[in-house]
Amino acid sequence: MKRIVTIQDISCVGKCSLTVALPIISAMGIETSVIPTAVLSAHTAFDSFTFHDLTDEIPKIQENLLKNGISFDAIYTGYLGSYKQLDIVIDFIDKNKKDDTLIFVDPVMADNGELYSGFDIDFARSMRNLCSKADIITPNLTEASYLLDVPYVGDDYDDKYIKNILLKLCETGAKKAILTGVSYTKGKLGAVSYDSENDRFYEYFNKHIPVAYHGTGDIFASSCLGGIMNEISLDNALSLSVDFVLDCIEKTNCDPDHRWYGVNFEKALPMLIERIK
Ligand code: PXL
Repeated sequence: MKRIVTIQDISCVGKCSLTVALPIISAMGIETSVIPTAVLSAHTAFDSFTFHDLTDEIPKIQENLLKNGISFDAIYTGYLGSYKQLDIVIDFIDKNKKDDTLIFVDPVMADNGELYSGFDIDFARSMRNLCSKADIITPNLTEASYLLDVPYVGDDYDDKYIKNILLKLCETGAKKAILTGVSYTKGKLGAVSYDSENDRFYEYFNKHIPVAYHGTGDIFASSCLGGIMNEISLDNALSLSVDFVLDCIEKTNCDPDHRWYGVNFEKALPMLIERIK
């Protein structure tokens, strides 16, 4: 059985980061180890939340895992709470990466043109260093704009613009980049990727339901990595993740009691498992 480690926060309530990565990747048949970067009572879109930083624990956990001879098929990073954590996570990658360890970085920090609460422009610039270590990165367009230090253009782009952003993302050192939340046509939403090793673009779109829920980026990244660990091609993992996020949103919309803070991904897990059979 493959084993991955995911390094991101645990928000007690909120259906994001570890509380989606762990169930999704485990359900896909992959052993999922976790390194929590912080414990929050709720994610940062709530009016108030507690934040307990676990930065100092990470090097100790890393040292112990190495001592116990534990290695990983993939290292997947998500929400990181401080600059110091970026350096510590880079060090974790340097010390734990084997020749065939996949480095998957979701540069979680922004959406809809704005940085999440607690992040600033310097954090975004430092996130570039972590992305440069990655085999695959999965930013949305806001995160890509911050990574590249270019203005966020909102919905005002075409396929040429998106391809250029992907090329530039890979110029920073990441081998492959997947841009999420891309729409060229009204009613369609999906993702576009660039593989710098094969100089190849890929795109996949499905229905666009005009609602925004928290945590869908984390759900996209988790299911995409789960697909790749199941030896699905990157193209198929991308398409699977677009379809899975759509199914999560549809399941949420038809639940009259749905939560405002996250999607009903739990109800979409059977579809995900069926697709990787
Ligand atoms: O879904 C991304 C995310 C992860 N973790 C925390 C967040 C957010 C987005 O707001 O606040 C703590």
